[in-house]
Amino acid sequence: MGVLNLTPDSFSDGGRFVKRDRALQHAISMVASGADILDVGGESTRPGSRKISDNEELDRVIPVISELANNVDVPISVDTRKACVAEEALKNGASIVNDVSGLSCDKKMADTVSRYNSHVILMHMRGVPENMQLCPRYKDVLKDVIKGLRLSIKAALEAGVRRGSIIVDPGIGFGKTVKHNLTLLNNLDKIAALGLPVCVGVSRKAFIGKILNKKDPGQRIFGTLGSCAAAIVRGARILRVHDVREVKELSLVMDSILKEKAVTV
Ligand code: HH2
Repeated sequence: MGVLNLTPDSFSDGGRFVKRDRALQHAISMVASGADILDVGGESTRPGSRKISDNEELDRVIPVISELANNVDVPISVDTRKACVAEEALKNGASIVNDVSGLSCDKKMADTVSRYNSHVILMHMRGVPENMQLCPRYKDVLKDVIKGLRLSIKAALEAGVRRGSIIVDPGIGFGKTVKHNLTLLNNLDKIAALGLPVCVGVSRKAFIGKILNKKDPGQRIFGTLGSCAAAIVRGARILRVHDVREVKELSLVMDSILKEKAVTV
């Protein structure tokens, strides 16, 4: 899943794709590099970021989504916590809603996903972007994340979303310390045991910078590749990334290896 941030302030690519023609060009080049899904977002959710207005988010994402829908063959996902943005995006060609709040931010979101028969990514987040990294604490991060995801799944099913349309995501970096992130990544198989496809967003994130002592997100590509490899081994099915070509090659090789079973043990 290739990330298209139409934001001035995203942590790794803020401002690069605010101009519509550059955004479209970048989206098309991600598809050419092997992206199977495009995730279009108009609001940064980096730690400390503030919510923007409905109109601002609509103005940023809807024209690009409708243009992309006419120009690319891959499914388009809208990265939003707002039901009104999800609804307009679904009307204009998106078919997946990526809600980093796991349906908890906007009461109308579950119903919107259900009415449009959309796929949905339910991500786990502790707190809100404004405060989520201030002091994240869990008794048992894996258990708590699974419990949170179960609640989101229940809300989706109760609103009429089909189980087959649901994808779950542990929310790497969303109210989590470096150790929390590493524990979740090394135990993704327990999240996959929920029986739903797992999406993971590790791309260029701060935990990689902390391990490698790299402040510039653009310098975290090898770290991203290592994290994606670990996530694949532990059962991730969708990798949300900025560096599509690199991650595509990594995952094609990993898939080729992992599908070979030994005849004898
Ligand atoms: N991470 C970000 C945004 N959306 N969605 C899912 N499902 N999983 C993630 O891990 C995830 C996400 C944050 O990354 P990015 O979009 O690059 O930055 P920003 O929020 O600053 O725009």
